[in-house]
Amino acid sequence: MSQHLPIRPMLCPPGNGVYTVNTAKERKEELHQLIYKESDPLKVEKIWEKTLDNLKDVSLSLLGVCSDCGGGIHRGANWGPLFLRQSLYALNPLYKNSNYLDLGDIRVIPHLLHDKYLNDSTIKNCRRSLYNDEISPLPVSPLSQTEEVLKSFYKLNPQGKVITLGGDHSVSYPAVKAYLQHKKNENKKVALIHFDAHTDLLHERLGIDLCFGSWVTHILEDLPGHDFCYQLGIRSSGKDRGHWEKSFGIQQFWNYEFQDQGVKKISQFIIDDLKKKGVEEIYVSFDIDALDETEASATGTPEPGGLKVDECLSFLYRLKEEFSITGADLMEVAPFLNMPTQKAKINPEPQATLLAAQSILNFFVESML
Ligand SMILES: [Mn+2]
Repeated sequence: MSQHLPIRPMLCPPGNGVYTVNTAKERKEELHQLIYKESDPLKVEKIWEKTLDNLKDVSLSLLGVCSDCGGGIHRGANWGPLFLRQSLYALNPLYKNSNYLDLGDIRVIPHLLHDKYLNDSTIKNCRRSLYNDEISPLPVSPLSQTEEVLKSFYKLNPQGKVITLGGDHSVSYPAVKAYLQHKKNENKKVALIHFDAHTDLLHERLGIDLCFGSWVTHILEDLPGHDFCYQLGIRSSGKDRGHWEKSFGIQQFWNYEFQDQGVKKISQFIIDDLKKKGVEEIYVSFDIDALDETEASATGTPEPGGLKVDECLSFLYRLKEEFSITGADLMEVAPFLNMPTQKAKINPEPQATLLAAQSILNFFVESML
C-alpha cells in the first residue's frame, strides 16, 4: 500500500533528507543500523517503505525537514534531523513502538525554498530530477513539499500528531499552517506557543516573505485570532514588546519577564488566558535559540541571556497538565556550528546543544505518544 501513498515520492528514509552521495554517509548508515539493523540503501528504503503502511493508525509521527535555505546568517540546520534522531533513538528505541512512525525526511533540494519563487521550467526540471516525471503535480521545494505531505497526512490520519524536526525556522511555516488548517476543519480551537529569542515577525526579508525571520507573520491568519499566538523568551529585537503586540495583536513574554516573575506565575497567567479563550489543543514551536547560548550555541543565531532548559520544561509540563499538545516542532539545531568567538564561555559543542534539544524532544514524545 505504502508505494501508492500520494506522499511517498516526496519522502525518503530517516536521515537521507540531506542530499549527499558519499560525503557523510557514515552518519546515515549508523542511524539505519540502529533503526533497521541494515545499512544497504536499497534494503533500508524497502524496510522503511513498509513501515509507512501504519500511517493511518499511529498516534505519533516524526518528520524531518533538512532545509536551511530559509535561514540567512549561519546555515547548518539541515543537519538537525539526522543528529536529533541519533540521540533520540540511542536513548529510546521508539521506532519499535507500534503507535509511533518515523515518516522519514522530505526529499529536499537544498537550493530551493518554496515553489512560488520558481519559474515553470525550473519546476519541470526539478520534477524530472525528483519524481522522474516532468508533469507530476507534486511540489519540489521543501516548504511546499512539507505542507503537501502534512496536509495528506492529516487527511489519512485525522487524529495523528506530528513532531517536525528542522531545519531553519521557515520550516515551521508549512508545519504550523497544515496543522492550523486541519484543526480549523475539525472545529478545534487551538493556540500556538512559540519559544524563540526573536519574534520572527518580519513581513519579508530582502524581498522574500517566507523565511526564518518572517514565518509567524504568515500563519497568524490561520489561528482563531492573532492573540492565540504566545511568544516566549524573546530578547533580541530592534523594537520593544509593545510595538509587536500592538502591530500584530499577539502576546509576548520576554526573557526579562521570566527573570522578574518566574516561570510559575507566567505559566499560570497563560493557562488562565488559554482557558478563558476556550482553547482545546496546543501546538508548540521551539526555536533552540530560545535557550541561553551557554546551553545551546550550535545554532544560526545564538543569543545570551536566554531561558534555561529546566525553565522551558517546567513551563511545558505545567501546560501539559491542562491541555493536550497535538503538534510540535524543534528548529534551528545546527550541529556543525560552534561560534569561535564564544568558545571560551560555553560547554563543548555540539553536545551541549544536542543534549538541550534532546530534553525538549523527549518532552514532546512523552506528552504526544
Ligand atoms: Mn525563530
